[in-house]
This record gives sequence, structure tokens and C-alpha cells, in this order.
Amino acid sequence: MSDPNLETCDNEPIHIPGSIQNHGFSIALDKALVVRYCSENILSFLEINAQSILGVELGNIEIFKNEASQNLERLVRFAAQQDFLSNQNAFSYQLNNNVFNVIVHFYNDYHVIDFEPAISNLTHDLQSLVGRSLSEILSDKKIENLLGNVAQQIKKIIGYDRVMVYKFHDDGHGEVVAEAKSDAFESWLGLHYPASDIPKQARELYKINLVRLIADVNTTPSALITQAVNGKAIPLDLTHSTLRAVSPIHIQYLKNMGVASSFSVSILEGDNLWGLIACHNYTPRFINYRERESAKLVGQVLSSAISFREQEEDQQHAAEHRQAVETITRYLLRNVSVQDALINRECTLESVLDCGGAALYFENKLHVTGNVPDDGFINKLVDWLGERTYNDGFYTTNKLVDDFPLAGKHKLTACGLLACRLGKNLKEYMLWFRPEVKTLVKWAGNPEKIIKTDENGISHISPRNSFQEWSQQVELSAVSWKKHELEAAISLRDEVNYAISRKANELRIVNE
Ligand code: BLA
Repeated sequence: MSDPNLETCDNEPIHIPGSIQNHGFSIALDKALVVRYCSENILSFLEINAQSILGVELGNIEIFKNEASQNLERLVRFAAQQDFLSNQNAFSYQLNNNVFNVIVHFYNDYHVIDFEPAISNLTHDLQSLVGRSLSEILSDKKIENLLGNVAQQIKKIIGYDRVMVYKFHDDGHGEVVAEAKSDAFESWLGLHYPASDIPKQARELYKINLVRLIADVNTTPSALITQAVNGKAIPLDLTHSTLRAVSPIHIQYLKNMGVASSFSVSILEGDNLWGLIACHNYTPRFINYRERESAKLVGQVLSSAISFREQEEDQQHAAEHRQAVETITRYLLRNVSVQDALINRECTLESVLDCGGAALYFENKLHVTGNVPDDGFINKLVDWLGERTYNDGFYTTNKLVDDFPLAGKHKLTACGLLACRLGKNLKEYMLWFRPEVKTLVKWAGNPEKIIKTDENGISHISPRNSFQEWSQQVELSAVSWKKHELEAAISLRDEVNYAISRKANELRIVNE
């Protein structure tokens, strides 16, 4: 990224903030179960001074061992035997007459113990609600309905003011594709937000940690204190902690939006972060571990439904493309010329991929089918392609104008290009063109106004504070090419090359 400010944004080490959200408290033990980190706010929960238990073995801390049936040391040892990193669990634990959910995990040499209130202000029976929600969600196979159902059901489960399904597009920016909200609030459905609103390292973290709660943006985080080693205090890695303090930049962003509490659930498609279920409340809101886990379960069910559905769609398209390649291969086997097989029959180059039009540049002649730019443009394009070096003889783009400015004049035909060279050194190509997708993107707030300059002329990164709808035409770009489309082009290229060399051989035999 060229802008140093946005780079800083991507580099903020949000997994080691040195503090936690203060609706709970945390301690971390080394392998010998000696306390190495403790949040300062343990004082307000247990009247213990954090400093006083640093370096003390857990078994020697009165308050944690007095509870006969719930010895904390036993819980930690038990959790360590299980794989609680991928499958965290909460234990109910009573301290000073308050019930906590104790959430234990082992990561990077430390047992991290988060103590959260077990309270809930939801009145429904969670288990039966989740059961009903899942069957309602799965009752509809259409993806749009599925997403809408998920938003409704999550809203029922956690009771937030606004629940959105937020989908990432290929370039990283996102769109609200489903929403459930109280009538009092305006709809954000269809709004687009720039990629920088959720920086790279946050997305990586959200692939590991599938839910996070920001209970109250107006509280001050509690510092995690530790003893310095060789004069240096090493911050604890809170990747898996349920209480990790939130990036101050994001807190400011939420305040700008008027949001007091935010909760989000990751939606994965395989190893990719497909999107998030983003939930807002306009007053502070805490939801307990079980409630968050229920929302996580719904997110996981949605994730697999999306993966399944998208795979199904891709497979269907791939099958259509394969069939077109097979038909053209049959033409080629009938000993017709290459241009005849690729351009002049019922099934043409154009049928192999979803495109506006296609062209074959072969033996110094141009043959076209469908909606393509004029010959002069394609000739120049072929010359330009011949001068480039690219992987395996392929060049793909969804914004040709960025590399080949002349394309700016051909937005109705040539915004996307998949070019495939035939042979190794020859200037012979199959070309597929895509027109501009004239999507009117409704940006929420001007995405380019992220960097602000202060009175001293220094630029600062700041979350946008205008959330007025802002429209921007996505100009001169086309739908991106998918992997299975490239695969279809590769297999056609192989068939065509095979036919060319077979013909050359036949010619050689005849001449000999
Ligand atoms: C995190 N940004 C997030 C999260 C969301 C968004 C959902 C996850 C945390 C959460 O659940 O709140 C963004 N929220 C949105 C969007 C919508 C929404 C787009 O509801 C739309 C409806 N943010 C900025 C800029 C930076 C930035 C410029 O706008 C960086 C300079 C940072 N966003 C940022 C960071 C996080 C974040 C660092 C991680 C917060 C954390 O987990 O600590």
C-alpha cells in the first residue's frame, strides 16, 4: 500500500493491546501455574491488588482455592488436557457471591483465564431458540433468503438493535447484504464500506477467533500488568482472549457511528473470511459466553451453507464451460481450421466463458465473435500483449484501463480481459472481453476522506465521521475472472495447441 497512514492502520498490533475490556478480569499463568499477568480491575471484582499476586502460584492464592468444589487450579489443569484452543469452554465459577463464566485457554506458553459475568438479561430459553432458529434458517435454499433469515434469528438470539450480514467483495471492500433492525433505525442495506474499515490484521484475527464482543465503547480498558523481564515488559498475546481490549481507532469509529456496543461473528468460506455478521446496539450491551456461542453456531451453519451453495454454483458454471470446450474439441478433431472451430460454428469461443465477446488472433488474422472492440484496438492490444511477460502465457484483468489506457475508450466492450497465448513464442491469442459492470455503489460516507490533516499540516488516519450515503460509480471495471474460468481457458488452449501441432505433423508427412 502506498500511503504510510493506511499501512500503519494495517500494522496496529491489535492482538497485544496490553489491556482488556473491563466488564470482566483476566489472569495468565505460566506452565508452572504461576501468575504472570493480571488485569488491574481484579481489584474491583475481588478486592485483590493485581501486583500482589504476580509471581504467586495459583494454588497459593486463597480466594481461588477456597471454593471446595470449584478449585481453579483443577479447572486449569483439566482445560489444559483438552484442546480448548479450538474449542474453548466456560466453567461456571462462584467468587464473592457472584457467578462468573471462567473461560480458559492455553496459548503461547500461557494459560489465559478470562473471568466474565454469567449474567444475562435475555428471557428466552436459549437452547430451544437456537434449535428453532437453525431449522428456520435452513428452511430456505435461496442464498438471499438464507442471509435475511440469519440476520433475523441472530437478532432474536442476542437482542441487538441492528444485525447486518456484511459481505466482502473481491477487492476487500464490503456491503451490507442482509439486515434485521428495529423500525426506528434507518436501513443500511445495500451500503458499501471501504476495505480499510476492517484492516488486514483484524481480518486475520477474525479467522482465528470467530466472535468478539465490544460491550461498551465508553468504558476505559483495564491494563494487564506484568513483571518486567530484563527490564522489558512483554505484552500478553490476547488472540484467543474473550476480553481483549479493542483498537482505539475502531472504538472511535463506533462512537462516530453512534454505536455503544458492537458484536460480530465471522463467516468463513473454506479458509477465506467471506464476511461478518455485524451487530450494533445503541446502548451498552453485554451478552454472556453461552449467548455468544449460540450466535457463533448460527454463523458456522451459515458458513457451511454459503460454502456449499457457492461451490454448487461454481460447479454448475464449470460444467457448462467444460461442455463448450468439449464441443469445440470435437470440431477441431473433425479437421476443420482453427478459426472455423473457434469462431464460425454454433458453439464458439464466446460460449466457453461468460463474456461480452471474444476474439482469435491467429496466423496474423483477427476473427471476432460477440460484442468486442474495433479491429484497430484489438490489433494494438495484441501488439502490447506480445511485449509483456506474463505467467504461463495468460493475462487477466478486471480493469484493463489500469495497464492499457486505450481501453478507457471501450468501456462497453473491454473493461475486463482474459488473454491466452497460443504456442510459446507466436503472437497468436485467444481473447475474451468483458464490459463495464455499471454498479452504482452506495458508499456509506466518502471512502476517500479517511486521512485528515490537522492544523499543523500533519496527516492522521481517522475513522470517517460522516455516514451519509455517498454514491460513487465504479468506473471502467468488469466482473473478475474466476479460477474455474481460467481452467476452462487453459484446457481449450491445450486442445487448440494439440490440434495445431497435429495439423503441422500431417502437413509434414504429406510433404515428405
Ligand atoms: C474492526 N471494523 C472492525 C469490525 C467491524 C468494522 C465490523 C469488527 C469489530 C466489531 O465487531 O465491531 C467495520 N462495522 C464495520 C463496518 C460496518 C460495521 C464497515 O457495522 C458497516 C455497517 N477502521 C477504520 C479505519 C481503521 C479502522 C480507517 O475505519 C484503521 C486505521 C480500524 N477496524 C479497525 C480495527 C479493527 C476494526 C483496528 C479491529 C478492532 C479489534 O478487533 O480490536
